[in-house]
Amino acid sequence: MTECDLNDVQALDARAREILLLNDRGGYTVPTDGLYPYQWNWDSMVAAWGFAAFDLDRAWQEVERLFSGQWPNGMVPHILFHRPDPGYFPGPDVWGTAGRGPLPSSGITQPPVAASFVRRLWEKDRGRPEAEALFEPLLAWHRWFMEWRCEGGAIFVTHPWEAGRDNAPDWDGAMAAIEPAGVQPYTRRDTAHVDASMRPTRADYDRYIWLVERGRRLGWDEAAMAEGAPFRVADPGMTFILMGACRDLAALGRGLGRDVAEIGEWIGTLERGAESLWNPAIGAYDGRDLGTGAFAGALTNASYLCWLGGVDDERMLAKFDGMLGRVPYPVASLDPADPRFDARRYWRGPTWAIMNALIGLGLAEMGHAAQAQALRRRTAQLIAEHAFAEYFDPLTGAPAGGGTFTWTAAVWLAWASPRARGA
Ligand code: 2M8
Repeated sequence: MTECDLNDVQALDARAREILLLNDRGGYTVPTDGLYPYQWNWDSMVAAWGFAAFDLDRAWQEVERLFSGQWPNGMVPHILFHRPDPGYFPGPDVWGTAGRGPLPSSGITQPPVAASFVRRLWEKDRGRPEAEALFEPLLAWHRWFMEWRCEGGAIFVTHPWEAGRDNAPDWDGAMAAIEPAGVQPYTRRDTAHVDASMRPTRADYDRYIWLVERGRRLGWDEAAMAEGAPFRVADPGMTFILMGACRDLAALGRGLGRDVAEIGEWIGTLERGAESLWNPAIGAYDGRDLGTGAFAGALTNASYLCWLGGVDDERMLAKFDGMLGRVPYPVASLDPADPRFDARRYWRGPTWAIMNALIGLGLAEMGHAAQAQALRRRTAQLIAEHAFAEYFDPLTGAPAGGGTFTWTAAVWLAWASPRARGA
């Protein structure tokens, strides 16, 4: 697609808006009908960014709905179960979080992109009371991360679902060490919606559910769960996303006349933590099992989030340029040269528009305009050719997973579309 195909662009813009409205459940958005029938944390914040392209009131409302589920300890859950829906497993009964937060929810969190998108909303719409009201809840959530998910300055996850990159190779070592004995019999729902070859395996799911059952048994009490925790993997994705979100929250705080000294300290800590995730064996930022100290040895799309975190790394830029020349539909969630690469299986190969947008925003912020623009154009081409799928085969562009997907539509409207102004 060239920038001249204005009719195509207008049609795609209209379709993307239609998808956001289709997935709107009245103040919050589901990722896609059927497969994911609830409000997911980071999907929803990307949705807010997309809504901001045509309806700022609706955008703010999306953020407010997410924070209406914040727990008293500051944690913002990865799923809010506003209304029961039997189409998704595991639902609220399996999580068993009653009494922990104001709404039925999961017991873990997800990548904290909220502050970055709230900053963008506020920059379009200064003076809104919502930004004032959201500052403290955002601060509390970041503080929770620094207290419960930070070791040596790097952010770790206690469940693969927390990272958002569910079956990425980063977790393989720690997952293999779990013996999922005693998991209650369950029926997966995801494979009723999407071909099993595009989803995590049965072995993955047994361990996902085993970890959920452990959290439920311990009442989702962070101190209790930290003791003898069976799964703790430091994640470059979470570390860079929180670092970028802290910078955005500090900018917002300064704009609102708030004290941001605490946030400045967190950024320093996270910068030191990011250095500990540099794996010289692959020349990239990498996931690290905190139980064994072992790196995953995986160059993933999360490795390229360094710029989003504000880390201007020339070594990663050289890698990125080489990758753009080799992968037809970048950015693959796992380097295609890795023997674990699987072009269709979820976070073990496919390209995700949301990750491209985060990488592109970081590149632009660090002054790498040519790379940012190249990634933006190629993401636009991918979506124009293959529509608003959940993810895409990085070698052929073929759509995979769920269709009419919220974050792909939102990324189009806010960033990839040649008419986007939100970047
Ligand atoms: C996927 O994760 C959920 C669990 O949270 C699932 O597979 O059931 C991931 O791609 C995650 O990043 C995303 O937020 C979620 C909804 O799109 O789906």
